[in-house]
Amino acid sequence: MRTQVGIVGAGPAGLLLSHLLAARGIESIIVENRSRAYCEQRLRAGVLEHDAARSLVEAGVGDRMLREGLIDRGVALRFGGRSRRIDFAELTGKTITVYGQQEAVKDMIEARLASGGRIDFEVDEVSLHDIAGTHPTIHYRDRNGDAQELSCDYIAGCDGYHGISRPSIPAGIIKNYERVYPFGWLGILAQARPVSDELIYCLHERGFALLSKRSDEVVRIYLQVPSDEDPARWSADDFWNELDARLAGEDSLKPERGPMLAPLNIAQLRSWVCEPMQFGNLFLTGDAAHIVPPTGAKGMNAAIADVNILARALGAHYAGDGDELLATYSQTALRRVWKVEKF
Ligand code: FAS
Ligand code: PHB
Repeated sequence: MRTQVGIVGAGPAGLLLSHLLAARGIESIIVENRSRAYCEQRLRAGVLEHDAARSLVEAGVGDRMLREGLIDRGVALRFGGRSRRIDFAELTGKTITVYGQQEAVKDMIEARLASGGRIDFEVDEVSLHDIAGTHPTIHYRDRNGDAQELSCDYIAGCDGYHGISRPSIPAGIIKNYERVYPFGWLGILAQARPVSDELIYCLHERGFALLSKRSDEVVRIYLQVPSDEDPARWSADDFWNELDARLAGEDSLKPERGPMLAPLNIAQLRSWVCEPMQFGNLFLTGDAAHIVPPTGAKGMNAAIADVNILARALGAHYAGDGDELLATYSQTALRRVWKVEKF
């Protein structure tokens, strides 16, 4: 088989890249080792920044997000028992969209397949070959167990931190930068109305708490806990009682309690960047190249930003406008990645 750009991974990065390339008349095929159902129910990010939301709309996959996403014009920072509102719209002219990552993934998979795009789900034994040569190829077994060889001009490694793309780059080339934080975020997803229309970032001597949401009836709330905390030690009541304790203050916010929609889980907090983000004809995007703690809701947004840079560079190449953007993809992307890590 042959395509212009082989894409490893059907997460936000791989799916959006395939859309943006198709809009430029560039063919791509995505190989994904999980099932479609698994990709569509994987709970992760919840907030799209202004530019990320605009990217989805410009790629033609933002209709449901525009209908169902919640537009927030600001957030509250709470400390000393009092909330202070930060008005994004007034200060920056931009807003955020609360729309679960899994919803955006669903929309992009559906749109990609509807427009004739190809996503091979449930593949296995994926390996990359000749990434620095003239015939980059992705070898894999498809869902029927048949061996496939996908010849490409370029390969996009959109397969996340645990993918095979980054490890396909010779060890001596990659430099890793990492910081692991001594705490994690214990998260609850519950059927309950948010206590506030906008997100609340709460600092308390007992620890940090973030009150986010997935809709007007579903809340996503995090408590900072020690990194070795065991979620099994916590009941839902323990979680709600600790949240109440951290919110105590003049206006005594009292979040509504509701049934959990998923088990309590812990997101470990670390920052990590690998340099460079390209080698030969392989280009890394998103979590395959960098990780940020969920703290700043930047992970998925940073992946989308990488993909916009790479799509422009590949578009220039295939339009005959030269390879300068491709040659400088890594340094262009990393300039923004390091700012995101600092944030
Ligand atoms: P992804 O990891 O989403 O996608 C990679 C894809 O590649 C996956 O579908 C995977 O199955 C596939 N793959 C892996 N290896 C493969 C192989 N060998 N062959 C083929 N396919 C392969 N970000 C936020 O902004 N806010 C949050 O609140 C937030 N919470 C998070 C919570 C958790 C538990 C995690 C793990 C991440 C969270 N993130 C959050 C970050 C997250 O949203 C990522 O930034 C985002 O998924 C990055 O998208 P991709 O780079 O596409 O990688
Ligand atoms: C989330 O809803 O998962 C979320 C929102 C804002 C953040 C981090 C996570 O800063």
